[in-house]
Amino acid sequence: RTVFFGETYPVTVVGERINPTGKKKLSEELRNGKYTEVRRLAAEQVENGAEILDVNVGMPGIDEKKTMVEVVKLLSNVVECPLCLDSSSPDVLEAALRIYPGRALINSISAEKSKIQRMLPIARKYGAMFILLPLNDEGVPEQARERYEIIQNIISEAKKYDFENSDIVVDGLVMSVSSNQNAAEETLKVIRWCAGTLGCATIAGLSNVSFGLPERGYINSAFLAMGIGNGLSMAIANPSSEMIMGIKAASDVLTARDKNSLTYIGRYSDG
Ligand code: THG
Repeated sequence: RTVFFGETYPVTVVGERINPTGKKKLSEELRNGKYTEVRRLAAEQVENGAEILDVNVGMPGIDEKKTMVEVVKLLSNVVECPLCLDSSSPDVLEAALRIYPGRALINSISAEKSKIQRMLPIARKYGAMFILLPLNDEGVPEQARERYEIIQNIISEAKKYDFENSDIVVDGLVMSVSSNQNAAEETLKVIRWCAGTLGCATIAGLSNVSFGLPERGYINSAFLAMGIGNGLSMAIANPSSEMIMGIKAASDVLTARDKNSLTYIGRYSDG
């Protein structure tokens, strides 16, 4: 299935729940090579409006490569939506790409030497798109201006491998506002600049922004609305959250991405 995304389309939700972090049942199953919970999470997220599924099976004491390959094989037979292959290991990503039958979204390629040099040729070989993470071997710069430089560096490297801006989704890489209150604003600047000046699609994981605060759903949802107002194309989120999905639907209306508000009306009118 083709997914259209960008500033003129409703925001694409990348379902984040196939990720063992903090999930006892999923972790236990993955350790035992059982996939009932993976199937359930995939079906539930699609049902709730995810258009792409993030797949992350990384955790201590697991054969990540073998598990990733098995989960990707399974999911490509049971869901129609594209997969976002999420691993910090180039070996795991390569193994998953080798068996994935569709056009994958790689999560992710940064400017870290070990990542970019290994991953760009692999991404090109399999015709994948990739999420660009604006960090390098020195870490994640706080200021938007420093991130622009990293983004431009990765894009110019990627062009050597025939990638175009339309093959790249830039991650705004938001950090928690409880450790640096300017974190959200700097990420919004990055999103605005990518959407406006570069003409690149953008993505953000919503949950980092609220780390350390109570009632995180309000912060995550407000950040989503602000991101959408600044041109965000995709959000990595939990589509089972009514607050997230309702704010997304409303923000799509208010930015004229949801034409004639038809999706919003379909979602909420009684008629
Ligand atoms: N950018 C990119 N990729 C990413 C992130 C990002 N991948 C990982 C992460 N951030 C997004 N995925 C998650 C997955 C789970 C949770 C948060 C972000 C999470 N899990 C709950 C917990 O840990 O307690 C479990 C809740 C549940 O059952 O869903 O919060 O920023 N490119």
